[in-house]
Amino acid sequence: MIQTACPLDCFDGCSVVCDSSYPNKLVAGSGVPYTNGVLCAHLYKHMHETKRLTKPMLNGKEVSLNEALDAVAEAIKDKPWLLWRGSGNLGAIQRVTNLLAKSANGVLTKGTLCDGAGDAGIVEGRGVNRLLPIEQVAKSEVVVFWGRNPTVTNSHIMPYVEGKEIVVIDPVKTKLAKMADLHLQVKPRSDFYLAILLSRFLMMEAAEDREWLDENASEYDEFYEFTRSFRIKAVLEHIGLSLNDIGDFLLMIQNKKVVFLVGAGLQRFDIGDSTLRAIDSFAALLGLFGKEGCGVGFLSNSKLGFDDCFDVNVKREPIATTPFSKYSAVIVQGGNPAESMPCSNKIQEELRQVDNLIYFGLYENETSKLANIIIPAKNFLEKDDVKLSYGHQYIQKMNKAYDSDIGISEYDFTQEILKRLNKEPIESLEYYIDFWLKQAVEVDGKLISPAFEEIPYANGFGEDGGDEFEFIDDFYDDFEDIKALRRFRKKLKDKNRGLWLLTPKTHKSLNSQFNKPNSVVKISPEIGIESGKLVLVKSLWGELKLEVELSSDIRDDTAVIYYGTNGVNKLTPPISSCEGNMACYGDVKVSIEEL
Ligand SMILES: Nc1nc2c(c(=O)[nH]1)N[C@H]1C(S)=C(S)[C@@H](COP(=O)(O)OP(=O)(O)OC[C@H]3O[C@@H](n4cnc5c(=O)[nH]c(N)nc54)[C@H](O)[C@@H]3O)O[C@H]1N2
Ligand SMILES: Nc1nc2c(c(=O)[nH]1)N[C@H]1C(S)=C(S)[C@@H](COP(=O)(O)OP(=O)(O)OC[C@H]3O[C@@H](n4cnc5c(=O)[nH]c(N)nc54)[C@H](O)[C@@H]3O)O[C@H]1N2
Ligand code: SF4
Ligand SMILES: [Mo]
Repeated sequence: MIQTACPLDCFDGCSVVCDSSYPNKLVAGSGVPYTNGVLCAHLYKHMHETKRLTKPMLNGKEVSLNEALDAVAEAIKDKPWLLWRGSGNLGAIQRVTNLLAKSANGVLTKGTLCDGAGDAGIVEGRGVNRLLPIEQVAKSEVVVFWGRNPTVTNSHIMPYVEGKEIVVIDPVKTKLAKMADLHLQVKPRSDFYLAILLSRFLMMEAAEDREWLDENASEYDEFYEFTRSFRIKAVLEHIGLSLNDIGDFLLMIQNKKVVFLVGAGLQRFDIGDSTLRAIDSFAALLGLFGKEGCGVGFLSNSKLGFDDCFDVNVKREPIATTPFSKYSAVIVQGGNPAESMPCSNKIQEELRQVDNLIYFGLYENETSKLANIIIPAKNFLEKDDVKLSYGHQYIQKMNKAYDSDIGISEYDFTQEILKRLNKEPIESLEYYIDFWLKQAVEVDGKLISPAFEEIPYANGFGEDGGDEFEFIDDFYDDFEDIKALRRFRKKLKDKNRGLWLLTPKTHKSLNSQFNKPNSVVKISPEIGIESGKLVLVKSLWGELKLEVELSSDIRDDTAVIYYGTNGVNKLTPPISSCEGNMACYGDVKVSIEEL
């Protein structure tokens, strides 16, 4: 039996066991307690149902792996080239290709398509983005899922919240929202204002945790003044909730052990950092940090506390707006920018202009179809790696289960290209595996992150503890003032009203992989378009033909197209967040025209 871990981009970071005599048989391992004997369907789709790229290709012709690697070396030799890495496999050794960029004048990206804005906001307030351990979630009395949809994206946490009071804050009445004790169906992109209003009311009632604040976050009076700079009536209108909603929520969480589990959903905006920092500021008033059964959990920084042997100092392009056409050669590794990046019409146009687009991945996808060099990758059972997780503290060795003739690992790819460029080889694979593993801490026979704190921030904030929490103290939002947007809204046929576009995750797909969701746009019956009608969904950036599905779970100022739906990112904007170099999929309004 070979011990490994699921490589996919997911909170749960499951432990996996593979029987080497039956390479197709995967079962849940015991390396991570939360895996609880269950693996999800994505892993089976990853391994069995999605057709794999098996042949290296050069300009549409099948070639040997050596010939394809020669072509890659030739393409990046003496010319500016870019390495764009996605999150198809989260193994630590995936980033070994940074060393190729360093040695061979490559350019990398900075920022993320995923969680960078929220992470930046957390760091502004707390100094570091620590994990909220699932053990603390299990000890809480009230769990608030704030812009996070765990039944779809984080299913292994569900047993730990059973029997607790559940609050969901989400513009969509999700499956969990229907079962929750309270659902705040907030307007999209307004959680910053909600957190500010909650903070103001809490302090008006003098219900803040003074004892904790005096010790750990003493500037709360200044924060109160900041919350008073927003007008209550205008904010209530902006967030689309009533005073009763606010009162009910405050009543449920006061003097209780509360955790806020915040998702990526509410920070896909240019103001995403401010949103997370305002939520943290509200949590600080409640004294939720550093106490048992309390805290705020987001996608934690899995590399916190580690030295990083792949952190290289090279030029970087902001990932959300990567200017591919500036480069004559681009290597895309473990991703699908043609479909996963915002403003995908423009991205595809850019990718078409690249002389040598090299796709290094497992499956055929929208990006591989544009590439002229295809390098098939090895899958996670065919290579050694180390898995760090953004959802729990365990560090897992991913052991190779069997040999295969297909593809090449990221480590071997790096060495082979360096050799062809007459550059020094890098250290051995064992060296890098050991580099990560030896920094982990062994507890009860399992390896955990060196940054793990059973009760995070119990010793204060900042990298070494001892610092105070820093409340948010300024905010700027010009979304409604953007001239182009105003012009667009004037043109809308839809009663001059743009609908917020949400593109949440679905159980069918994992990001742009696996089964594509049906080509539908979900809207409220209030909009007045019949179910089943074909419509053109239009934004400033592009348009998409879809079928209407009516749902009373959606607000009447919102349209939902699940991420993974073909072409959804034609509609999303090519902008980076104010902080964190993050793609802003949510900063967009759409009109819906019947065809
Ligand atoms: N099945 C499945 N699981 C996945 C993934 C997948 O594609 N499929 N992807 C993985 C990855 S890469 C990530 S980053 C995580 C993301 O995990 P989540 O953050 O849980 O996923 P999302 O669907 O992006 O967003 C969660 C919720 O935020 C809501 N939301 C959107 N805008 C707002 C807003 O302005 N305010 C509030 N309060 N809520 C808002 C959406 O309606 C949605 O229900 O999931 C991981 N797990
Ligand atoms: N509209 C909208 N767009 C979004 C989002 C959204 O919510 N809405 N979510 C964003 C988020 S949170 C994320 S994380 C991104 C994800 O976007 P990307 O990082 O582009 O990831 P995927 O689309 O999942 O593509 C993963 C690819 O990795 C390849 N792969 C898998 N395993 C390996 C391996 O071991 N080695 C190599 N070399 N390749 C491998 C597979 O071929 C697969 O096609 O999408 C973002 N895009
Ligand atoms: S729940 Fe997540 S980590 Fe677990 S098997 Fe599924 S995709 Fe992998
Ligand atoms: Mo993500």
